[in-house]
Amino acid sequence: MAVIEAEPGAIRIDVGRTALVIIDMQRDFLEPGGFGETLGNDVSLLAKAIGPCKAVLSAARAAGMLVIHTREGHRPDLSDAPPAKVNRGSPSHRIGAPGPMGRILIRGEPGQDIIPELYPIAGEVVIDKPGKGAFYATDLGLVLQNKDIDTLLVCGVTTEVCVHTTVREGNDRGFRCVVVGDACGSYFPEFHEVGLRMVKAQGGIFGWVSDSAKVAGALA
Ligand code: C5J
Repeated sequence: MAVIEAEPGAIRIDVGRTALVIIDMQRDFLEPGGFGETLGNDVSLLAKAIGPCKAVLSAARAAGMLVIHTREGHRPDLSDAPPAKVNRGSPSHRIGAPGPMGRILIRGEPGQDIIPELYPIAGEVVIDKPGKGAFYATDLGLVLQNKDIDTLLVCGVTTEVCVHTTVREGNDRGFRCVVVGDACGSYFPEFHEVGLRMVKAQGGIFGWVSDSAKVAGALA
């Protein structure tokens, strides 16, 4: 057992029933020269989350915790990509278009893969997801059920999109979700701040918010 200092209050976790879920720390979202930057985003805002993610990943690995990585992306033939998603934005920046690190958000392309700093090791679960939430159209729920998981430590990018959607999905499925705030990032700092506030508001309507030092300290 471990106790994580968090808001709106401390949470006691059973390490054996807790999973670290790292959302979409992909090269195309984070690296200079990637798809995210070609859209005009300041990727350094996301890069700030790498160190804190590394800290919780190291702590989770040392504690023997289940580690799950997700990647947003689609099949090369786009058969799992809804036209409403594909046809958004300018044609040169659409899913499947040629990007600076391969076809944009296509599985198997270099840009769709996880950044080297957080690369999965043997035994860690990698979930390829077609949507923003990690539960939608994936086997994440099945993996968590088979491992008897009741609590998720969630970090990654972006705070208000894929992290938030996953936390909302997890909360509705009965998982206790602890967002590691400084290990999340957004291209929009105000969305990051408000996204974290939304999780812990109203007595923790979607879950808890902590930070990497508190999580790593609790797992030590
Ligand atoms: C994620 C996005 N991972 N912002 N995707 O948040 O489109």
